[in-house]
Amino acid sequence: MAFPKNFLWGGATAANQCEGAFLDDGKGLSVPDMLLGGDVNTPRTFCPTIEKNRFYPSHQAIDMYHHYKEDIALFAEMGFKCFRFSINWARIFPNGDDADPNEAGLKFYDNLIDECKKYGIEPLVTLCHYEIPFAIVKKYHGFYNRKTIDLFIKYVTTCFERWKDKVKYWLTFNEINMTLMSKQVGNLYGVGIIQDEDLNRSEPCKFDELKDVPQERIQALHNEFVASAKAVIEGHKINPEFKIGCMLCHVTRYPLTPNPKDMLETQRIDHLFNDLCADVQVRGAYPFFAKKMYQDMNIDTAFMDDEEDKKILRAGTVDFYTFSFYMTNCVTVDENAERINDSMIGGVKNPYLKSSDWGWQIDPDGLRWTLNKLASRYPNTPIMVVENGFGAFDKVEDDGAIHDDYRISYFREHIRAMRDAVNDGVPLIGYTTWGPIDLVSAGTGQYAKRYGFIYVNRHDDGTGDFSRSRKNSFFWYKKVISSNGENLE
Ligand code: BGP
Repeated sequence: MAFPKNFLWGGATAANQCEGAFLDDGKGLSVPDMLLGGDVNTPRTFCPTIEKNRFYPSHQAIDMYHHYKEDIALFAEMGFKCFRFSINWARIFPNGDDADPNEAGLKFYDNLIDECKKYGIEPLVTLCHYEIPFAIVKKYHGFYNRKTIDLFIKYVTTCFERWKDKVKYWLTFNEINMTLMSKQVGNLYGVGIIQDEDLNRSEPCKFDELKDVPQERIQALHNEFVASAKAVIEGHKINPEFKIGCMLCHVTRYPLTPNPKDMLETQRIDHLFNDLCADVQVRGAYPFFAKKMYQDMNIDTAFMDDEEDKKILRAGTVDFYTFSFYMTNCVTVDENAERINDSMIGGVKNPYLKSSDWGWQIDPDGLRWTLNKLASRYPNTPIMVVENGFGAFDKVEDDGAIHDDYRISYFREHIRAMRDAVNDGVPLIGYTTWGPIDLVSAGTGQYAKRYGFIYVNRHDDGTGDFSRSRKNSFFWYKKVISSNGENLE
């Protein structure tokens, strides 16, 4: 057995990390526009105002807004069957609560979608990849306010209506579980709740200095579940053929030792970070462990008992499960164990695995394990890996070539692992690599953390002419796709 015949091979991006053009054609500010860059040892900083002398990587990103034709032509050259991208909510509703959508913003995505269709590339659209309009954060306190659910539904139904005959696959919220996994980042990126004291700062502050109010964060996450379920319900009314999915950041964890205490702690973390959000979205209700887990975190769980919300969650279950997979890590109750240097995901080092320069542990077998776990947890649910990739420093040779063999070997092993999982019987329908073209890193705001098959001449000091070129991995992935995953050499 091999990959299914219509397997969706492709790549994935996010508007805020590639489009740039941050105020063009009536776009409003969105949360990522308020972030400055960092690096592996320096978390990004949040700046509540736009200051002329500071560098905000998303403002120009890789300027895909003006290069989309060239970029999609390159994706088509690699043979993409599918392109995952997000719509920037603030392009469509610049202030979040505008009476009418911004026609120029809609037009940009008309063009982008038509360009994909021209090459027979299936669009996979993420409705919210952290791009909450900043005006909603300031005026309504993000998803903590139920009003934001209505604003979201107005935005997504505008998209569903506009592209009901052109887009079949949709995802509601990117990595919805980041709100549980990474407190401050979840606040900012995920649910868009920032306290007044942070909004009024005169100097940028680090992610980890942002104030976290767990009750608000968890309530806001609940409101996102309701918003996601309502989107599924409304989407199916507009076109019953739509396939609307959830999207999780699945970080598989192994107990560091056979100590039963490590085993129990691993299960607890797995339940909290990997299972809770997906259970709500795939099965339509909070799992049995959620209430106690939240109460242990001193959360008032009254929102979980709202009968109307329960009905919505039950009716709005997703059509497929998608996730990002970059790494696995270990869990132990031993406080002296060596931790991974990553402020967002953390975890303990696995002595059997190698890491990227950003400390992300490389584990293709973990992908096979994860796919098998998901297939048994969510039977009859198609699965798609919508992010997987290798962030690395690339070197451009004198002749312009980029020999990114490390990236090829990362992908080769992960695709092999997926093929094994398909042979195991996992209903895997597609694979979109993260960053088929270099883009701005979400975690660090760097350009130097490159993921692409396509190199973009743009650098962290703001230099570069945005020109594109093919890396070795470009030609390799093209072979993989044309052989439907048979030829990995
Ligand atoms: C995921 C996000 C993406 C992407 C990716 C790689 O969490 O959905 O937006 O950026 O991670 O992470 P980074 O950009 O930090 O290397």
